[in-house]
Amino acid sequence: MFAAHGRRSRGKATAKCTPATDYPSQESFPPGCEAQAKEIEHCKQWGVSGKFEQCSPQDTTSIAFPAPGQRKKRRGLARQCPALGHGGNVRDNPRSETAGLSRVLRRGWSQVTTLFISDLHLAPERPQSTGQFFDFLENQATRAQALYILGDLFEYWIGDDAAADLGHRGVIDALKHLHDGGVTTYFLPGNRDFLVGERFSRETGCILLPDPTVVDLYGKRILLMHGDSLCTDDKEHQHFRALVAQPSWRKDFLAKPIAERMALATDARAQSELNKSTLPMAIMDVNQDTVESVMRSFGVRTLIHGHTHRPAVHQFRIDGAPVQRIVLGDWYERSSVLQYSGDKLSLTP
Ligand SMILES: [Mn+2]
Repeated sequence: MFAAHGRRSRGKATAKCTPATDYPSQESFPPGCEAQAKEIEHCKQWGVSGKFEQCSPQDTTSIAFPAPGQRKKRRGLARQCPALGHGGNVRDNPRSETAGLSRVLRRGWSQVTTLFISDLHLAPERPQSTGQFFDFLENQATRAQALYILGDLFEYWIGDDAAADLGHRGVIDALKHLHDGGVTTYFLPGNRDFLVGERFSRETGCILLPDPTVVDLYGKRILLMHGDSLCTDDKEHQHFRALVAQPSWRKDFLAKPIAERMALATDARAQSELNKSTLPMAIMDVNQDTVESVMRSFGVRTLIHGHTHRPAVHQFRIDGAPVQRIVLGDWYERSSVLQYSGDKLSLTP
């Protein structure tokens, strides 16, 4: 299955948070904005400031923080926020929440990177990809400041209550282990796993992000998407995407017994494979006009997405300004990871 749920931007209210007293309360965030609420809790706890643009459930998310090194230091590094990966009380207890960050700090800020992955399509019938993912979580990811998963982590997802039935308990535990080690992990759903929900978030520690989301990383505004919403030439997919975005569709689907959901997902996957084999390749890729229009509307010069399984860094211009669209690769043959550290960007393979 599935086409990802679409979210359309509406008006935004901006709330500027300072360390003193004016954090928005958890209650002021409407359902669907749990990510912002969690960020604010982290900042309250660690006494750092941030800028939050509140959103409605249909809005995009925007999370802004100064880059490491740009923040005005208070008592060196010891007062910054570990959970957001921008500094923190450095403790040497390997079991502490800040252990991951502590390791990063000891290596110096030059080693600080944010990782992006997508399209792992994990499924019990593809154990090699799952093995690569576990290896990635135990090694490369533990040295990162934060990890962003931009959708299609799973081949399909039919509700958080069915994780064990789909054989994904190990993946949940491994993500939780990374979180407990101090690496902040974000999950933006794809068209295969758009039904990932709050229980998954609780069990893994992943912060759920809507598609699209704008993040401020190392002083740059970056637009994150899964990517399927950019494939506007595939009308059938866009129709399905709009359908499953409806809360009533989700509610009805999740109310069905797991076996029935499983059967529906199997049918949808078979249909998707059929479409892939019959539709022209160009239709399955992004539409350049849509890309430019989306980047223009968010005022960003960098877009990172997956979905098309065509890893590349596309450089072009919008209204005369140089911009880049970074496409993550899939994990069918080998792991594909984007490392980003502000001025340095590397996409492997
Ligand atoms: Mn996809």
